[in-house]
Amino acid sequence: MKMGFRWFGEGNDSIKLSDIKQIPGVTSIVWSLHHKLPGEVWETDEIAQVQKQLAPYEFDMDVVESVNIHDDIKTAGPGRDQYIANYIQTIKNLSTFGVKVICYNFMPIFDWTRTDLFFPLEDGSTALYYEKEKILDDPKQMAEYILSMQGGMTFPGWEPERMERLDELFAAYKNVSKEQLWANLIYFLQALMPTCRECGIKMAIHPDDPPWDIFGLPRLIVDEAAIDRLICTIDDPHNCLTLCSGSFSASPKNNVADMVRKYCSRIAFAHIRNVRHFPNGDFSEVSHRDCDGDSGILDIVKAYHDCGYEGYVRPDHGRHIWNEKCRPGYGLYDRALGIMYLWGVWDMLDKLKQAEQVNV
Ligand SMILES: [Mn+2]
Repeated sequence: MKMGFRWFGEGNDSIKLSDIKQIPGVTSIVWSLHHKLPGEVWETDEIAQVQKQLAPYEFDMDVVESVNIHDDIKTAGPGRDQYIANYIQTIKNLSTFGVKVICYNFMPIFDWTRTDLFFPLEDGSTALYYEKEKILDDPKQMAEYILSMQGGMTFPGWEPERMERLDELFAAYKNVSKEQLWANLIYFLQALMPTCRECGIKMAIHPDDPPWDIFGLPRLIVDEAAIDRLICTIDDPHNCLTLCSGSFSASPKNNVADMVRKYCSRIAFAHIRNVRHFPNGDFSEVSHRDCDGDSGILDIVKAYHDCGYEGYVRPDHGRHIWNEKCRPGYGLYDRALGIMYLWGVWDMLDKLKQAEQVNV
C-alpha cells in the first residue's frame, strides 16, 4: 500500500508539510483546491502551485480528494452538460501533473454528516459523533451547527455558499428519486470514462457517510448491492472505489473486510477508520486500534494484504488529542498514530509472509 495523508493546503491547514514528512512511510499528499466551488475548472497554474509546494518534500500528488460535483449534475439540472464538460477539462488538467486517482462522492446536498464534532471520549480526547435522533427533521439546524464549527476553515462539501441556499437545493432535489439519482450518476460517469481512459485517471467514488438516507434525501453508495450495481453498470477499470471503512461500517450490516476481498481490483483508494456502534444506532469515531471500535481494522488490513493491494491508503479521521487545535477529524497527532498502527499490522503481515515463503 502507498500511504497518504490528507492536507488542506498552504494557509488552509494548521499542519505543515514538514510535520507530515516526519510521519514514517508517508509518500502521497492527498490534496485538493479547496477554494474552488463545485463546477469550476481547475486551472493548470493553480495545480502547479500545489506541485511546487510538495516538490521540496518529494511527496507525490497522485490522489486528489475531492473534485466536488455540481448539484446540476446530481439533479440533471439545466447546467449539467456544461458542468460535465468543465469536469472533463479538470481531469485533463490534472493528468498533466501525473494525478492518478480522483476521489469524489455523489451525496445529495450534504456531504459527511455528524451531530457533534467534538464528542468527549472516556480517555479525555474528542471525536466526531453521530446521534441518530438529531438527524430527523431539521437539516437547517444541523447545517448551522456544522458551519458554526468551521472557525474560518473550509469543510469540503459544506461550502457556506451552498448552505445559504438550502431551500433552493431541497427544491431542486425534490423530484430526484433514488432511481433518478442512479441514472444521473451513470450519465456523469459514462461521459467521463473516455477521458479517464485517455488520461489514465481513475474515478474513485466515496461511499455515502453515513450509509443511509437522511432528511428524505436518497443516498446511493451504502452497501455491497450498490457497489455491485455501480461497477457492473460501468465495467471499466477506471470506474473505481474509495473504500472508506468508517463510512461503510457505520452500518453494522456492512462487513468491510469482505468488501475489500470482493472488490480489491477496483479499489483505487482506501480510507481506513474505526467506528464504535451504540445499541440505539448512534456511532462514534474512535482510534484506529481494532479493539476500540467495531469496524474490524485488523481484518480489513489483513484483507488488503492478502489481496496484494498496491493502491493508495490514508488514515481517515482521527480523534482530537493532546489539546491539538485542528480541523475536526483532521489533526496531526491521532492520524499519525493511526498510520503507525496500520504500518505495524502491515509490516508484521509482510514478515510472516516472507517467513512462509522461506519455509515452503
Ligand atoms: Mn472516508
